[in-house]
Parts: sequence; structure tokens; C-alpha cells
Amino acid sequence: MSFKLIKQAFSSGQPPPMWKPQPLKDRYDVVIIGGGGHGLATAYYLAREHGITDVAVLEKRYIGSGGSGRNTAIVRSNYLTPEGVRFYDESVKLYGQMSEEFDFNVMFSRRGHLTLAHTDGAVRTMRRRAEVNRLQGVDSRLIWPDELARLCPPLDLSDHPRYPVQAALYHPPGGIIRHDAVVWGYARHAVRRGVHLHQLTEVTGITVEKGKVTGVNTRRGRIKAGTVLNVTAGWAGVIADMAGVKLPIATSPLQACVTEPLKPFLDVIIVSGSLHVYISQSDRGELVMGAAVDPFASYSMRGSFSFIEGLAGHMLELFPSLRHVRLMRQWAGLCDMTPDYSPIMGHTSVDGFLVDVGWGTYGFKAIPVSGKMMAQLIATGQTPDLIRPFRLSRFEEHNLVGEKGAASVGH
Ligand code: PYC
Repeated sequence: MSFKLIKQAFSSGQPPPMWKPQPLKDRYDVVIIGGGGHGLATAYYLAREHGITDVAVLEKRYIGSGGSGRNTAIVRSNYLTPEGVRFYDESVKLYGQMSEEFDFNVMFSRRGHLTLAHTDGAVRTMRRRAEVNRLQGVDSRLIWPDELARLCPPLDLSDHPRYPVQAALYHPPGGIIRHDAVVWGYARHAVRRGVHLHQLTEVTGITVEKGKVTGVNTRRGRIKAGTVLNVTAGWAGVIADMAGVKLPIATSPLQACVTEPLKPFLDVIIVSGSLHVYISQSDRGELVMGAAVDPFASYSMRGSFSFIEGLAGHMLELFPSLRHVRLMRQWAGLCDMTPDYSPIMGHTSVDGFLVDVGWGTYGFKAIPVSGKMMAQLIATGQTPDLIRPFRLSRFEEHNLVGEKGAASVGH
């Protein structure tokens, strides 16, 4: 590995491509709409675990150009419902094996995740989350300011901020990981196993005959398919509409930003749901920060000044020492919010048309487990237990999985 790197450093040419482009066929067993982490992971597990390789992943732009490359790379399983905790815990475990599985360093840094509680009500919620987590075997506990001060010395724990910190939910397995490495890892290994990856291939229609999906129309031509999976974010409702399936989704932007690089000083992730801010320090030293989703439905992926103003004010309440730090970049991603803040995974009323959508602000954390579960569902036709709670029909069965209380930031 190191020899390859040295050779490349001294060669004048470009690094070798991660994969070679393949021709677009007019039929595939499985067509996956959306070349983000979820779509690529599903393709990878279909090939690796089920030997299903006649698979095309169609991406309107370039892989990882949507939510997979716009999130803030946090991985955790400290959710509020037992269904959510079990599901995301499996994802954290799969993320833990990823570098070895891909022989490619995805730089998973398990640094611990701290959700601050500034009110009695928030302390009660954190206590409940800690109990639910532990009942599912997940390491989370309530801690008090003395331990918090040891874990995060720069945090202002004095009683002069407007909202003094009373306690925190401490989740040691939580961490951050290189999101682009995750996307490239799945893409490269899916392609190596025979999957076709088609970028710049926008889907414009879905054909359904006698209640069964038969293919998709794209800007590059029509493709027949036995199974079509909608695994888009932002456009999940638009794509589902093409098959005549209605999804209970509203789309809002979620903004984020990074500062100039600083010397390492923050080796935990700090989240405050009450102040609507979260922060971590990347391996490059940048502070990666975000706040609540924008309070309106929109497809805008531009940053706004009001976001920066609100975020900076709240951030300085927690970390007054950051007052001279400069912001470098800001951006937004699209979050498909469902009524219960849990995803929608599984069959739809159209035979062969499946969905893995509605991830709100939780999509990146779920990439490995959702890919693995959706691949199992496509290969066997049976819904795995881990994703049954997230079926589309739960909305008409009044069987919601309320996960709003586990959000890092306000919704
Ligand atoms: O749920 O951890 C989270 C999160 C962070 C940013 C957006 N969602």
C-alpha cells in the first residue's frame, strides 16, 4: 500500500480511476435510483451477500453529490425508540468493520457523543434515552457537569450562560467518519463485484403495468427492470409519484458549516438540542457545525446569513473561546422529513417498486445497515425484522416510530 502511494507521488500521471465506466444496458434485474451511500450500499450487499450482480445504480449527478456528501459525518445509536436503537446500533457495528472490509481507511473516529441537557425536561428525556439504549445493550448514560468537564474542558459549564448545562447523555460508541470515503468504498466494491454505476443518468419516469413495475425512463434511454428501488433524498416524493405511490414526506434544507483549521482541542462530539447546535472537530482541525433544519419546506441548498448568525450566537454560549475563529464554508443538504421522524423502508403498493427514503437528518448513520437490509429484502422478498417497523403501511396502521426526541438538533 505505502509503495503504491510513493510510486504515485513520483509519477506525473493522474491516479488510476476508482472504477471503469460501464455501458448502459437496456435491462437489469435491479435498478437502484440514487447513487448516494444507501443506494451504493444496497448494490454492494446485493452482490456480496446474495450474488445478485445484474444491478444498475442510476445517479442524476455524481455519486455522493446529495446527502451522502453534505452531512456532518456523525455516527451514533443513542436513539429514543427500541426499534431505532436496535437498527442504528447494527449500523455502528458495520461502520466499525468497514476499513478492514474495504481495505481502505474510512477514518472512523469513535470519540464519544454528548447531548447536553439544559432544562429539567431535557434531563428527563436524556435519562429515558439512556435507559432505552442500555436495555438494547447500547452504551449510553447520564452524566453530570463534573464528568462533562473532564470529557470536554473547553465547554462553558459555569452558571452564567443563559441556559446552564445541567447534565448530558454520554454515548461513547458515537463518532465521526469520512463520508466521502464511505461513498467511494461502497461504489468501488460494488463495481468490482459487477454492479453498473451510471452517473449523469437522471430518471424521468417509471413504468408500471398491471400493478407491477417494469422499468424506468432515463435521459439516456429506457431500461427494463424486475425490481426498482427508490433510494433518493430530496426527490423521494417526486420519484415515488412517477410510480403512482404517495409518500408522507416534506423536504427541508439542513445547513452546516466549517471553520478554518485549528489545533486539535475537541475530541468529543457536542450536541445541544435546546440550543440547536452541534459541533465536532475534523481530522483536518476544522470545526464542523450545524443547527436545526430550516423552518420551511424548500429545495434550496444554499447557506443563509440567519443560520450563521443563530449558530454563532448559540455556539459562543457553549464555547466562548471560539469568538475569534473564522468560518470558511457553509452549505445545505435536503432532508426528507416523515411525520414520525423515522425512515420509510420496504414494499409499496406497486409490486417490485421498493423505497428506502424519508431519512430526515439521520440518513448517513444508517447507510450500512439500510443497504444490508434492503439487499436482503430484494433478494429474499422477506422483510427483515430490523426494518419491519419502518414499513410504509405504518402510517395507515397508526403504528408510528416516534424518533423526534432523538434528534441532535431541532425540527
Ligand atoms: O442526528 O446526529 C444527528 C445529526 C447531526 C446532524 C444532523 N443530524
